Amino acid sequence: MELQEQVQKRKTFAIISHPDAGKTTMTEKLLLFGNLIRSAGTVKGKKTGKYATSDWMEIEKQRGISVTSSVMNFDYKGHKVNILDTPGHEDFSEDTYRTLTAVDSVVMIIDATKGIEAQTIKLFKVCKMRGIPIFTFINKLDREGREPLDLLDQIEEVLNIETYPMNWPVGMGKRFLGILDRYHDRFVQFNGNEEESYIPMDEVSSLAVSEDPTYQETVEELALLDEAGDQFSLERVLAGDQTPVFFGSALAPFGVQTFFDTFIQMAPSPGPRRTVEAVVSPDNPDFSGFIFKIQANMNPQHRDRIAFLRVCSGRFERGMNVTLARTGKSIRLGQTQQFVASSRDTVEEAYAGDIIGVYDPGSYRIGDTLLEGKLKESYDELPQFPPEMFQRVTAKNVMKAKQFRKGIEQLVQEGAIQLFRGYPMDSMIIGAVGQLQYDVFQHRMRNEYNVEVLLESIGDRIPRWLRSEQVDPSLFDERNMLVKDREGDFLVLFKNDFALRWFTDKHPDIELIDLYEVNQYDQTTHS
Ligand SMILES: Nc1nc2c(ncn2[C@@H]2O[C@H](COP(=O)(O)OP(=O)(O)OP(=O)(O)O)[C@@H](O)[C@H]2O)c(=O)[nH]1
Ligand SMILES: [Mg+2]
Repeated sequence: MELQEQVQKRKTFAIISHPDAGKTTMTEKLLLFGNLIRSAGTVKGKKTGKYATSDWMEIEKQRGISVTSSVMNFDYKGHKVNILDTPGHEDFSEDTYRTLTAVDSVVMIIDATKGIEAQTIKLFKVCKMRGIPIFTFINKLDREGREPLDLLDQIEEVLNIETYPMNWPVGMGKRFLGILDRYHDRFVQFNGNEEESYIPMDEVSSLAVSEDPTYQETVEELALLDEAGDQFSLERVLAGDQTPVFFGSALAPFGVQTFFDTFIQMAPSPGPRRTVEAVVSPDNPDFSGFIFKIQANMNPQHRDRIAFLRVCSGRFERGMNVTLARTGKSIRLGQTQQFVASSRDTVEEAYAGDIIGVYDPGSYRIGDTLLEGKLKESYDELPQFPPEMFQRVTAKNVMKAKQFRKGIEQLVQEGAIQLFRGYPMDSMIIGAVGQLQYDVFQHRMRNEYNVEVLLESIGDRIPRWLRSEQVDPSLFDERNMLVKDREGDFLVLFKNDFALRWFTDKHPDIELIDLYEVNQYDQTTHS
C-alpha cells in the first residue's frame, strides 16, 4: 500500500519547446516554488549576475542557451516533483528525445510572439507517438504577441490536437491586465509584483478593471469560447488527445503559479512501463529502472560521472544490490544523489517516477536497465540519431594524449558525440547530428579536460554497416571510408548518395545495413 501512495505523489515531467521560448526561465520560477532557491537567476545572468540554475554548464551561461537536459527534484504541496529542463536546439535533440523516455508528461512552451515553431512540431510528434500527455503554456504575454484565438487555432491545425484554454489573457504587452482563470472561475490580476492575487469572478464587478474595455471584450470573447469551444476532459488530456492551455509570462513572472497549481493536480503519476517483452507496474515490489543520460564533470570539484536513472518500479534504497541487465553483473548502488538545484543531496530512497543520479565508474551505458528480484527484462531501447557530419579529430599538443583520450572516451559515453576509428590506418573520427555539438565538444575538451583539439571536416556522410564476413578493406578509400564503431563493427562512410549507389551497383553481393532505418524517431522527426 505504501508503495502505491509513494507512486501517486510523484510528478515527473519535461519542459519542451523551440529554442528561446522560455523553458529555462520557467524552470527557474518553478524552483522558487519548491523553495529550492531564494531568488531566480536569469538565462544570461543579466541584472543580478545570477544565472539560471538549470543552465549550469559553462558554455550554457556564455551563450544563454541550454545544451543539455538537467534534472531537479523538489517537494511541492504534497507532491514529489521531478522536472527536466531540455535544450530546444535541434542539434541537441537526441538528448531531449532520450529525456522524453523518462517522463510521464510534458509542458510545451509556446512563445506568444512567434506561435508554433519548427522544433515544437518535431518534439510534439515524439510526445504524441509515445502517448505522453501534453500541457501547453503560452509564454511572453508581457509582450505584444499574436491573438490568443489565432494561437489556439494554430495549435489545433498544425499539431492536430484539441485545445482547452484553462485560462484566458486579458490584453497583452503594455496593456496586459491579467488572466481569467476559467477553470477556477476567478480573475488573476497582474499588478506587476510576483504574488498572484485571485479575485472570484462575482467580485470583479466591484473593481475598476471591470470598467476597462479590454477586460469587457475579453469576457465576451470567453463567453463565445464557452459556447463554441471543446469541453474539458481529463481523460482526453491523459490520453494525449487534448491539451490544456495556460497563458502567462515566465519572466514577469505571471500566471506561472496559476499554471503550476493546476498542472500538478492534473499531471499523471507514473504508470506501467514496457520492457522488451512485458509490462512492469510502478508498484511492482521489485526495483527496476533505466539510465537515460550520463553526464561527466557536473561538479568541477569532483570531476565525476553521473548516470541519470529513472526509477520504474519498486523501492530504491541506497546501498542496494542490483543487476545490470546488459551484463548480468551485480552492482552495489552506494553513491547516489538527488538533484536539488545547484547542490546535490544523497538520496536514501526513491520510488517509481523519481530520477536519481548514480555514481558511474564507467560501467554504464545510456539505455542500461538496472533491476532486482524476479524482474529480468530490459526496458525498451532509447532513440539514437544517425550522425550526419563527420570530422577527424586530433590533439593539438601530443603531450596531452592521455587527457585527450579520456575526454573523448567520456564524452562519447555521454552520447555527446559518436566516435569511429579509421581502418586499417587508425585515426579518430567523430560524428554528430549538428555543428553546435562540435562547438560544445571543443569547448568542453578545453574546459573540462584541458586539451585543445583540432577538427578537420570530412563533410556530410552516409553511414552504412557491413557484415563482418564481407569486409574487404581494398574496396574503400577516402571517398568511401572504412571505419569501426565503438563496438568494433565495421561501417562505411559514403561520400554522398551517388557514391552509395555506385557502390551498390558494383557490389550487389555486399549487404549495406542502415542501422537507423528501423529507428522510428528518425523517420518521423528528423528531417
Ligand atoms: N519578455 C519576455 N521574455 C522572456 C519570457 N520568458 C523568457 N524570456 C526571455 O527569452 C529568452 C530565452 O529564454 P530561455 O528561458 O533561455 O529559453 P529556453 O527555452 O530555455 O531556450 P533554449 O534552452 O536555448 O532552448 C531569455 O532572454 C529570457 O529572458 C517572458 O515571459 N517574457
Ligand atoms: Mg534553456
